[in-house]
Amino acid sequence: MLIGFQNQGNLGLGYLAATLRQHGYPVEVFDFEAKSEVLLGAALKRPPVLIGFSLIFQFYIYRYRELIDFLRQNGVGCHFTMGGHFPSLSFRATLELVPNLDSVALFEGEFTLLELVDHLSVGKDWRNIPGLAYRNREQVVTTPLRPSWRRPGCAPKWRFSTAPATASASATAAASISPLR
Ligand code: B12
Repeated sequence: MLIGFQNQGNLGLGYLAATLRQHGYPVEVFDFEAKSEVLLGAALKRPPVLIGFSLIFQFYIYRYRELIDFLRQNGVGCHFTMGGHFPSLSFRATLELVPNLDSVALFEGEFTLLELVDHLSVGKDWRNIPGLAYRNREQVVTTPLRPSWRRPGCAPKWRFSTAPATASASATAAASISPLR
């Protein structure tokens, strides 16, 4: 399950969802602006292995914290991770401000998220996956960064589609990214 700002279509969420789908995982993408109860209902109805929160505007972090706390307090126990510019550059502050996060995905998140889901789905320890920051007792630890895949010749082929990739209650006609098969 992915949650992020959907107004005008969110390229980052599209890439993340497409990467998971390309590897066979069902993904639901929700609008951060949807009612918290709707997001909670979705998470309880079909419990995900992970909820990924996309924070692209840093001043939304307190609203994300509210939502994350609300989900935890209401019984959503899966792994919570967050990505985006601010969490990547200020992962310590992010983990401090949002104590219910399990991890932060640093920079380009496609393959970090995929590996996280791979590990969580089979109950494998995720703490050595590259591209992560997380709390270890009182300390924040980071794993080695991944090389960017956005290099000439490295990018997977994507198809840009206008069909919504989302089950969002309030998403507008969001564009989504789908992998070419
Ligand atoms: C498109 C865009 C918009 C669109 C957003 C549409 C949308 N739904 O996405 C619109 C026009 C709405 C917009 C508005 C604003 N924007 Co703007 N926007 C951008 C822009 C140019 C591109 C974003 C993008 O698509 N990036 C490409 C994708 C592929 O990258 P990404 O989103 O970062 O995602 C990747 C990683 O971050 C990571 N990741 C992200 N989320 C997650 C989640 C998980 C779980 C994981 C694992 C990984 C992960 O993996 C993704 C894939 O690799 C960025 C600049 C930039 N170059 O990114 C500014 C940027 C995000 N915007 C910014 C700002 C300031 C604004 C406005 C406040 C401007 C204003 N004064 O009105 C408004 C805010 C609107 C609001 N309602 O609050 C700033 C944010 C700075 C900050 N510190 O918060 C940026 C960084 C530009 C800048 N340098 O100033 N914006």
